[in-house]
Amino acid sequence: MAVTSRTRVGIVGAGPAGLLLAHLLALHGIESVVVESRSRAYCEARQRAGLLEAGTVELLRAVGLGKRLDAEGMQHGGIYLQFEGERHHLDFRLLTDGRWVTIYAQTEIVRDMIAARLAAGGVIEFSASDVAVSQLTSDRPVLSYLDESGVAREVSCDVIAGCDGFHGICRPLIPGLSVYERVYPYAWLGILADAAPSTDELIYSRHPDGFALYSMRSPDVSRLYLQVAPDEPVEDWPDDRIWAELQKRFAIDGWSVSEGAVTDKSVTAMRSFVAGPMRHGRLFLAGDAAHIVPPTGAKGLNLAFSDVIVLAGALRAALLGRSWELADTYSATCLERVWRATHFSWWMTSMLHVAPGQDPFESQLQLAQLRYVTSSRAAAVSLAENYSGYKPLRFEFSA
Ligand code: RFL
Ligand code: PHB
Repeated sequence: MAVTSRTRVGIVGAGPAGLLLAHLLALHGIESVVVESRSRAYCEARQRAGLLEAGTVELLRAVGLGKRLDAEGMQHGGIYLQFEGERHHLDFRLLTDGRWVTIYAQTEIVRDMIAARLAAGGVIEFSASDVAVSQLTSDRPVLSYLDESGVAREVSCDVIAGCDGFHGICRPLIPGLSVYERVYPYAWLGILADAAPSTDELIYSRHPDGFALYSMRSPDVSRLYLQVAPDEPVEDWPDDRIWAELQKRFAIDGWSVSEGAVTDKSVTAMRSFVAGPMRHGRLFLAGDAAHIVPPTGAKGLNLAFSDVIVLAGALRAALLGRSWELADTYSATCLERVWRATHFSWWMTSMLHVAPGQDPFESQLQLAQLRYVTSSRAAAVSLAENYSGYKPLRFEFSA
């Protein structure tokens, strides 16, 4: 027999989406239980995003999660685009109404959110197995799992939030789902290196041998990415080969990439994926569970947080105000933003990567577009406003 309990919102997944949702619901006085299949250490070490829109930073500050972010985050006022051996700066502060972005690693946000949740007495069940959700069209959906010690548990909820990422269990439970997908013929090899970045802002470089991105995590740690084949074994990339390729793809006169010990190395597939509706009965999807973008536009985490802001407001209205109107429009509200970000991420990806066996016509189009974006103010403004966060969401939380 399972041990039964009751909460208001059952949350599947302790990634950024699930953790932020639990935090925002708590600010509204709504209880939740988060169930996560991985260990706390694994969740806190998983290397992913680094770039936050200003709206995301403002939200984290407003809800009491900004302390370390403000101390350690690195504010950037633009990016560099490099092609044909030249580097061009796009100054977002001049191109928009003074907008900026921040480098602060997803690992750190996850760490901050787990610490805040546990300090507030919130429940996060790490290392759960056999996680399942059921009775989604009743008004008491059930979240069941085996806890870390193997004890079977069943939580009776008002609502379940599927924040369980792209490979989660919740999305397949939505009947009649429409799926839109593009798989790109390349992947990113990402490294973390103990090396002081030799650039002040991110460099997105299109090279005939493929794309490269120069990002960072702190004044002493660089985060770099190389376009590689989609099925590339990471073993084929010893550190020397990575540094040689990075030096080549970022080469300009009198400058080089600073090298150091590589502390993490992994390959990520590139995919655009949108599934809707993001709701079925009392199940709501948020973040990568419903949509994936290729990382070139740096939108995935920011989008996941936007979903969660909308969902927290909708659940507050439904569970405290007994009005399901916002819940009914949740999916459509989110998908509008998701499609804008999907277009932007596809566009950045298509402009900067060189597909295997790419048609020379395509290459000329990419270069024409890069020259346009770096010479026309109108084109640069469009990139800047999408990159820094188009139509930041308004929110009404305070810690
Ligand atoms: P996550 O982070 O995948 O979290 C889902 C959680 O659910 C758990 N889970 C389950 N738990 C219980 N039961 C099950 N059956 C479960 N199945 C799965 C998983 O263990 C996990 O803990 O999804 P979430 O919360 O929606 O967050 C999305 C973001 O992680 C993602 O969009 C970003 O990392 C994307 N991304 C970037 N986004 C940005 O906004 N800016 C960036 O600079 C940026 N860079 C990146 C990125 C993603 C990358 N990779 C590796 C995909 C750079 C890279 C290389
Ligand atoms: C990162 O720092 O990991 C990062 C930054 C910008 C991107 C993707 C990843 O577009």
